Amino acid sequence: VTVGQCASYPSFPPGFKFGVATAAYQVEGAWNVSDKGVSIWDKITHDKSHLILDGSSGDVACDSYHLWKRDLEMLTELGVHFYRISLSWPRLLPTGHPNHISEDGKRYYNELIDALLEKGIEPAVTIYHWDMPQHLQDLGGWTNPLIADWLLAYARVVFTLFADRVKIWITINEPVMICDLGYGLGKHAPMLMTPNDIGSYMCNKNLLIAHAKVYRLYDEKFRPKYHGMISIVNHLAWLEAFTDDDSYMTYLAMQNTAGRYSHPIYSKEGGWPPEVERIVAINSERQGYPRSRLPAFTRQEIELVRGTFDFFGLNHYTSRAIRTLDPSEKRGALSFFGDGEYNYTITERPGWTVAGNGWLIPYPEGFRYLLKWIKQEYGDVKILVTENGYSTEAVNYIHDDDRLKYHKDYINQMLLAIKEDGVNVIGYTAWSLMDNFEWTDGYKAKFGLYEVNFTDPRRTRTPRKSAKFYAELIKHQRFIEIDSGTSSALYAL
Ligand code: PNW
Repeated sequence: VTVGQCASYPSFPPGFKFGVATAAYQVEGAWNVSDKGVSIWDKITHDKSHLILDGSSGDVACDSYHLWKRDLEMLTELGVHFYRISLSWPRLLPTGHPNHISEDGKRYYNELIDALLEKGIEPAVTIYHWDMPQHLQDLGGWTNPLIADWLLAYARVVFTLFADRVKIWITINEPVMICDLGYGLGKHAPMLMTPNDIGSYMCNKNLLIAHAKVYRLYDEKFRPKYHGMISIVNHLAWLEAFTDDDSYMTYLAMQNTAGRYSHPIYSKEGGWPPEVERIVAINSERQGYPRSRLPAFTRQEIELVRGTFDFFGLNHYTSRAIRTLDPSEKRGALSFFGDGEYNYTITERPGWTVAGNGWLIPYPEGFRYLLKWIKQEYGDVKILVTENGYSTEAVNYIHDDDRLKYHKDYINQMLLAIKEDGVNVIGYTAWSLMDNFEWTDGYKAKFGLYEVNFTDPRRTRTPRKSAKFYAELIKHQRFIEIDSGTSSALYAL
């Protein structure tokens, strides 16, 4: 039995939901139709295309703005219960502000949402998945505390337009990528590099306040009428100690990468993870700053943010090992999170292999450990896995046994976490429905269950073997042996 222990626990809990995800900038294209405004990703890809691996942009992407009916067919073929999309802020509000709501933007999302519901597919909608209106970026974006009110005003429009039909809401996708990569390390739009994580931390705090205000708006004004659920989505890598001696640094690394965005929301006491707060304060003082680079929360702000969740939205792809640094040593190449002042390095273990895009190391057991960690750290919260997936690079790559194995092994570990560890996972989302614009990797990293031909003006989509596997899994709501060779007919193309 190649799927290991899941053979004894083949079926998913009743009501468990499966979905797939995309994001507006990565699939829609139509970057300048009608009155759509310019986003920070439009701007970066146009002005600084050398920062994108293949010099590409999301100008056309999968052209889902025009081809969403084809996407709908694919979703029906897969039999998913929900489809996670994001809304483009500048498509709906071209200036970033609600002084002008785009009729075209409204029409596009209304048609898509209605069509999904007609097919019995639930829309799960992310309000902010990285495409900040450039107008607001010019005023500081996530480093301007007013961003909380700008996001709130946008969210009010969104809820007013769509909350009658959308019942699963996500405020913001992956703050750690927005803040640490966007405002500290300069690897995502707006590509700011700030010394000593100053920008990352400003963004971190403002973003949590913004999320909390949007959560509370929904909770107070829309939930009573529409009864949906809403949370934030965090990206968590599983980090484990390289040797037993590294367990404190591993704890710290987990608090720095995961805790800085989760502790203020999910912990009983709220606020920054204490150990992170303590160390950044000490370092800041040593470096001659008048106050901690990690901006303090007031008592009121702590209370505003604490408890603003209906579930834990989890994006998970990969794991790393944490090793304590010798004072003379440099950080490893794989430390992609802002960790400027900590005495650890992020590394890989012997035997781990890195997938196509350079950062994704598959380690299925890490998924189970992480799910358990979330439960230990934040209590018995409902967890919705909002992304999980694997990237390849080849074109015309239909028999994607490696991606199929990745999803199979990760879902297997998730099932073990549910059945053996009692973790309350309520759904799983594969990233992604189809190949798309993978940020700074352009079209080189392909995460799709469906392949997209980006040289074809019609952007033809073709199901991969992994799509057939996922469809079978959803159909039977139980794990099926697939490696036995003879019984693989179901998955043959
Ligand atoms: C997520 N990492 O980003 C995003 O939510 C998606 O938009 C994206 O396409 C997908 O995962 C695949 O990358 C990530 O460095 C970016 O570990 C970077 C990392 C993980 C996720």
